[in-house]
Amino acid sequence: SQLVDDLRAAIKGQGLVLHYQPVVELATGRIEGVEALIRWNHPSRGLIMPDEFIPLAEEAGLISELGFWVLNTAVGQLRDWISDSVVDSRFSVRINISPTDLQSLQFIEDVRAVLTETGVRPEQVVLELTEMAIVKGNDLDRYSLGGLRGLGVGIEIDDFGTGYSSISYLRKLPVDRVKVDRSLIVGLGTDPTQPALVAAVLQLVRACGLEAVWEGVETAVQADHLRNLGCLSAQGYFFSRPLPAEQIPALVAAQS
Ligand code: G
Ligand code: G
Ligand code: MN
Ligand code: NA
Repeated sequence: SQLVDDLRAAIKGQGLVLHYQPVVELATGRIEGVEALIRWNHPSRGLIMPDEFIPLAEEAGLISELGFWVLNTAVGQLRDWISDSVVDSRFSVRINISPTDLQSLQFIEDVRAVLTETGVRPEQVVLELTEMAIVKGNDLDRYSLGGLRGLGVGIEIDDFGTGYSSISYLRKLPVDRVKVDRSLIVGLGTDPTQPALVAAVLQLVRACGLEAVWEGVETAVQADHLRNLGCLSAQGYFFSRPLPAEQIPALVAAQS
């Protein structure tokens, strides 16, 4: 289709852009990192969101190329922010990884290469994988996960709580953190049973030796609840929408 041709051209040339959404340390308000979120600036249709074109990229066999572009753009951006002293060595960039990337041994080599080329510390790069991708995955996926972690990059399970990862599974996976899906916090401040549920999820995650990041925080009430429950990190429109890279330095400077 025309759209697939346009997407192929965009990946090779111009038109794709990453926006960055802050992840905030709840206790201090410090921006501890950002999540890279792709958008497509289509020449005639305007800005297209990933839900519309990621599935298209998968179908058209373009997802690896797209993933390669995202990886190199996001880590390159981090390198620029580091060398411009915009961010310090604790700041991380989170990158969404498709299930296809997880199944590709080439992807591990691409991650290794971009770390070498940029000199970015691996700890400052966090790969987000959906729990669906991991749980449905085969032994090769788990091998790849181990290979990626062996490079020293962080691994985070995205959309946690929407899939079907078993608790025993969670303990065995070579991951560092889970990003709890926003559906788990929507009721904070309105549904009186919600704080107990959030506390239980937090306890479960920590019992597995992991830490949680809470996404979809849209109100001060939700942020206060999470902070009071002892949650460490959160992300959402309440703190900031995803922003073009140029807007991140001022935001980081204002928070520190
Ligand atoms: O930015 P937005 O909330 O519209 O993102 C919608 C979905 O697209 C999310 O599930 C997100 O994980 C996914 N997504 C955003 N950016 C990327 C990307 O760079 N690569 C992949 N594979 N998925 C992405
Ligand atoms: O699946 P993933 O967690 O990668 O998707 C992140 C998506 O969530 C992005 O498309 C981003 O635009 C969106 N998002 C970020 N913060 C909020 C929020 O506070 N509320 C809602 N509804 N969506 C959010
Ligand atoms: Mn994500
Ligand atoms: Na998520």
